[in-house]
Amino acid sequence: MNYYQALKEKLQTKTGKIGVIGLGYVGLPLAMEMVKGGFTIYGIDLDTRKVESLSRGESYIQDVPGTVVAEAVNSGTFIPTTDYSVIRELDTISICVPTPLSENQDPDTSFIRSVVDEIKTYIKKGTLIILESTTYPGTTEELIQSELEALGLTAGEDFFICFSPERVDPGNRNFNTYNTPKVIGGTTEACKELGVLLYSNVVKTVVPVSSPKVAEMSKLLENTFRSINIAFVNELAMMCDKMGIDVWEVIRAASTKPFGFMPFYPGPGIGGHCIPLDPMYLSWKAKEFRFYSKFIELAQSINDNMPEYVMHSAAQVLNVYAKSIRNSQVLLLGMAYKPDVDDLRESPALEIYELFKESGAKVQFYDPYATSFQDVHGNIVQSVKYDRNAFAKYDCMVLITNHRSFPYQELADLGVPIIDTRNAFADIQSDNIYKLGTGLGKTERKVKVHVGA
Ligand code: SAJ
Repeated sequence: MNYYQALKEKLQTKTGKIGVIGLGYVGLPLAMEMVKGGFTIYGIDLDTRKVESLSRGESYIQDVPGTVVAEAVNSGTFIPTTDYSVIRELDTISICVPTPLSENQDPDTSFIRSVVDEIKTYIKKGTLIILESTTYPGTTEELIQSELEALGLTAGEDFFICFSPERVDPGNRNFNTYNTPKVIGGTTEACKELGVLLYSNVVKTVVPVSSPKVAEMSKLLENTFRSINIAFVNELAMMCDKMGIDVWEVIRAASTKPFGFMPFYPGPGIGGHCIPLDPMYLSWKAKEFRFYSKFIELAQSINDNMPEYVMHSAAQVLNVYAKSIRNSQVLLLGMAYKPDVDDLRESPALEIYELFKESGAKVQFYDPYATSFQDVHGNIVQSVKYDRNAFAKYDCMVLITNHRSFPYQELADLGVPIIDTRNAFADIQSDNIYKLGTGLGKTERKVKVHVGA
C-alpha cells in the first residue's frame, strides 16, 4: 500500500478526515480555517465543557465568532468530541496542546505525551501527524516519531510527521491564522510534502523548511528575540532612572531610524503564554549539549526582577510624600498581562500584588477585563469598581496594564501619585505622575511635597 499516494489524493480531493487535538486559542482558530479550506474537521478536546459549548455552536475564543462555530457545526464540517477513538478514522492530526513550564522552570511536555499515548492506541497506517505546540528542538522526533516507530511503523512510509509552530497572537486585529505565514518541517520529503499540501489549503503562505528541528528552533528564536530585547530595554529603563534621562523619549528618538532598529518598551515584567516560557525551553535543551545560554538566563533574570523594581520605585515615590509602603493604601491599575485582554497568565501584576501585600500595604486592584484572580493563599481577589472619589483617597496608584479604556486624564487629575510602568500617561503633564525609566532613582526630583493633611 502506498500510503503517501493515498493521503495525497485525499488531501487534493479534500475527502480526508482532518483532526485537531486541543481546541484552545490555537486549535480552534486552526480548525475553523481548515473548515474554510473545505475539509471536514474532527476537533478533540479533554474538556467536556469546551466540547459541549462548541457543539451548541458557541465560541469561547475571543478571535473566533460564535457564528463561525455554529455554521461549521450545523453543516457537519466540524465535529467536536472528547472521544479519542475517532483517531481510528483520521487521515491527519494537528496537535495544539499546551507546553507549560514545571515548578522548577523545566519544560512540561506531559500534555504532548498523553496525546501521543492516545494516538498510539488508535492510529491507523497512513496518518499524517503535525505538532504545533511550541517546544524545544527534537521534541517531534523524540516524543512522537520514535514512539510510533516503536510500534513497528516507519516514518515517511506508513505514517508521516511534521512540526509547524503556531503563531497565534490573541487579540491581534491584523494577523490571524490564515494570513500569518506557516513554517513547516517534515522528517522526510514525503512528510514535508503532505504537510505542505494540507496547510496550503488552510493558510495563505506555507514556509517549508528542511526538518522539524529547524521549525521548532525558528519559533523559539522568534520569542526569545522578544524576551531578550524586552529585558535589554528594561535594563535601559533602570539605567535611565539612575541617570535622570527619559527612556521613553530615547526610544521614540531611536525609532525614527528607518532601518536596523525595532522598538521594544520597558514594563513591569513579562507575562503571557509564550514569552516567559519559550526561551526556557531552548535554554533547557541547550544544556543537554553542555551549552549555557547566557543571553536567555540573563534576560529571564532581568525580566523576572521587574516586579521587585516596580515595588522599589513605588517605595521611593511614597517616600517623597513622607509615607512608607507599610499601611499605605495602594491601587494597582490593570492586572492582565497586556492591554485590552483579560488574560492573567504569568502576569507580572500578580507578583506585584503579592509583593505589596508582603510589605504591609493595603493593596487592591482595578481591571475592567481581568476582574478577579486567586492569590497565593487561594483567596479570590476581586477588582474594585471604578470610583474616582474612592480612588482619590489612595496613597498611590501603580499603572501596570495600559488598557485603552482607562480614563487617564481623570486619573491624573485626582492628584494621587501614580507610578506609570507603561508610559500610559505619556501626553499628560502632571507632577503626580512618576514614569518608570525617567529618573525615579533621582532623589532631587522636583515635586510639591504633600506632607500631612
Ligand atoms: N512586553 C514588554 N515590552 C515590549 C513588548 C512586550 O514589556 O516591548 C511584555 C508585554 O506586556 C507582555 C509580554 O511582554 O507582558 C509578552 O508580550 P508580547 O507582545 O510578546 O505578547 P504575547 O505574549 O501575546 O506574545 C505573542 C507571541 N505570539 C506567539 O508566540 C505565536 C509573540 O510571538 C508575538 O510576537 C506577540 O504575541 C506579538 O507580537 O503580539
